[in-house]
Amino acid sequence: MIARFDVRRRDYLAPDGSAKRPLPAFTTDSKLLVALYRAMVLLRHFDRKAVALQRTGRLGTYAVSLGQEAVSVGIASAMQDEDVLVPSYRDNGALIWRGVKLEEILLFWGGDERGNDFSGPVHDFPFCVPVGSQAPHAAGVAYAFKLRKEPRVAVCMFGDGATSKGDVYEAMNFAGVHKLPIVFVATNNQWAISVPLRLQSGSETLAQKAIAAGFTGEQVDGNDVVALRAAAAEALAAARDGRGPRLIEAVTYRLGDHTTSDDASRYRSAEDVQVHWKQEPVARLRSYLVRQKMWSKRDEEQLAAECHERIEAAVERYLATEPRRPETMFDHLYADLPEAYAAQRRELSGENDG
Ligand SMILES: Cc1ncc(C[n+]2csc(CCOP(=O)(O)OP(=O)(O)O)c2C)c(N)n1
Ligand SMILES: [Mg+2]
Repeated sequence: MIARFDVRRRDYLAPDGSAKRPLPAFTTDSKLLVALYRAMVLLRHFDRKAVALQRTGRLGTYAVSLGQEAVSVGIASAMQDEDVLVPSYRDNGALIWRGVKLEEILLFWGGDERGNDFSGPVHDFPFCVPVGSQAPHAAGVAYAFKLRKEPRVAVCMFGDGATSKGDVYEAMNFAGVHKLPIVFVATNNQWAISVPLRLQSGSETLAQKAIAAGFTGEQVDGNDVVALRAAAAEALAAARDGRGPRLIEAVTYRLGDHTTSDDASRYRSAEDVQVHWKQEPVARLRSYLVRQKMWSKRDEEQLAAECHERIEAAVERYLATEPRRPETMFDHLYADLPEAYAAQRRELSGENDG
């Protein structure tokens, strides 16, 4: 035997909201726990509205976070403002936590790239729709932090499907070689569109994919926001201290369709999904908060009303945004637009008429 490796699994809250073991110190901060809960509920309301907008022709394809709200919220809540989030297309919870406006998210999924130019935090990366291509970017960000000796961390989020991509392996390899300040988060929601996890990887865990790259991978109950925040805080602290990267595999379940362009009932049974509804993260944290007398029915009603108001106001701003003129698609590609494109631009803007 020349080497032996372990993969740890972390969980605190049981599905019924009881604590399986002593909780991390931050859970004595009831304001923080309530903030995590509020963020997860807001995301769930926001998703519902976004789907309604798509179904009525006012939004393009949209990817809901139903069932996996704890991942993006738990991870983002452990980050510092100056860290850089490098998200996929299903990490709205993290974006909103970090201050991206709801109307910016709607704008992007409404087909307007201005939505990707977040008013804040400006140093975070935009939505990444190509699967896994954000991972090398994130490694580059972390490399820059290391070269500049800045105590900042890149947080790169992707799905279980993305862990099969060369981009993700290459980014992890590079990060391991250079001991970069980066935290990789694989949201294992069991599905990559219609491809189930068992056809995605022969690995017993996705966490162990870090081992070949020379750093620690940890599996976390992805429906337990307490475990996610604790794992992220530890990984971020290690990365900030120069102890290199970590991979967090957040094991959860995609309760919804892949996107609004998908119908998951074509490839999985209602019974399978039903089983996972018993594990879901929002009810789990609510049960814990109610047990601890940190949350009441009245709080819940008030929160629903607040979410409704905030989302409706954002939708109004989104719908009132003037669409961009088609010729603006040429505006940010070249410093000097080649004549072939310049001609198309003129044609689109009607300059050639008459
Ligand atoms: C490079 C690339 N290949 C294929 C696609 C089409 N596609 C979009 S999402 C997806 C599945 C991704 O699954 P996973 O990484 O598990 O993320 P999830 O959607 O479950 O959040 C695929 C194949 C794409 N967007 N980019
Ligand atoms: Mg997936």
